[in-house]
Amino acid sequence: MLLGAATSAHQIEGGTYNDWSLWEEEGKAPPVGEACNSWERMEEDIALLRRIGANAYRFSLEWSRIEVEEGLFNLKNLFRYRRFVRALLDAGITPIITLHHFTNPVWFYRSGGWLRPDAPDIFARYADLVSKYLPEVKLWITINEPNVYAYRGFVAGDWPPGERSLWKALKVLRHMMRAHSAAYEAIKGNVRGAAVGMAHHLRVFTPVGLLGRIPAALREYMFNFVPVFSEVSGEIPPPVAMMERIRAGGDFIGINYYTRDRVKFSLRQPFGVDVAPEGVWRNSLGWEVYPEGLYTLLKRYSYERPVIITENGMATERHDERVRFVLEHMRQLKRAREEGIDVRGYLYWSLMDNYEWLEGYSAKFGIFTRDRRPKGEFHLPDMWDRA
Ligand code: IFM
Repeated sequence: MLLGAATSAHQIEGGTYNDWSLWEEEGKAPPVGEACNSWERMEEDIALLRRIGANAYRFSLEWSRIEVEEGLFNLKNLFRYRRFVRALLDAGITPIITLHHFTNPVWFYRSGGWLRPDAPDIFARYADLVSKYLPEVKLWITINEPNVYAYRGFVAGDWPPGERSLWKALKVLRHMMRAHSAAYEAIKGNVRGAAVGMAHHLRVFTPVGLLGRIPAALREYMFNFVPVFSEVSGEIPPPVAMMERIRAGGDFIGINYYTRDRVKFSLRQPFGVDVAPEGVWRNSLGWEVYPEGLYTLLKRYSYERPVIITENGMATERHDERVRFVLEHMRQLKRAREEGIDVRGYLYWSLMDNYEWLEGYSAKFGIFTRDRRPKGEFHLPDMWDRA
């Protein structure tokens, strides 16, 4: 079983410049600064992984470092990632690469981004180039959390490009599913024995009251079902598309699991409103911790395929709480495995405290904490060793 941790480029590397940087410049997100300085110190991250006995590491490539202008690729930066991949393999750690983890090159963003009709082809060209140079990587995640990306950027509007249009969100989701399909083909053509999937952010939606079943079912369908079903069946269902055929590509299902929403009916909001009862276990961002939900989702969305828990983690200052979080989720994972679900991996989010999109450095998801002085060191809390 793959056991390890996950990160993403903008959240840890430092020195990235992409559409999220523009958002930061506009004051709509906290500045990322040097993050964990991983671009300079990637090899030190391997030492952290070794310290926790990890045999797998999921990280993302920063598209804007590789395709610096449309169609213009910076191989030096790609080779920097290649050296890192080789160092991971030498350390006995399986690399799992994510090609798109929310951020986009500025040229792509300014020319229309994921609304561009040719966005899937553009993304596939990037996937094709990268996978040609990284044939030793056997596990690939094309796109991280397409549902979250489409929702935050095009419905809630608190992520770039700050749109509030359901119609545009559906278009973006459609393009992302097509992009996954095209990238899937490219990677499979370049890398012998590659397994390619997406990382889906899945949630449990628990209805509050009888009428709450309506918005809970709507959220379940739009947020969870549509992206996973599109990937495994190769058909994009309405309202994203009219069962448009794409290449069915999901050698494994990647699940990012954090929380559940309790959903109440509202005449004003078709997707209902969230209810937050007192006295439930929550992380420091207020998200309910609900380990049983992992079991529920594994049963519902594995589609008889191998599953990798591509993210699961807790923002907390208390490491004893983090350990309890992991153990309780592991218990649910074991339960699902005993009932025949083919779970192949568990990757904790995140290896170290890092930049959280709207919360900056206040959300502490890390196994390791960072001394935040410039070029600071990472610390493993004593109690982790004891756990
Ligand atoms: O930090 C994020 C990550 O980028 C995507 N999944 C959820 C994490 C916690 O919010």
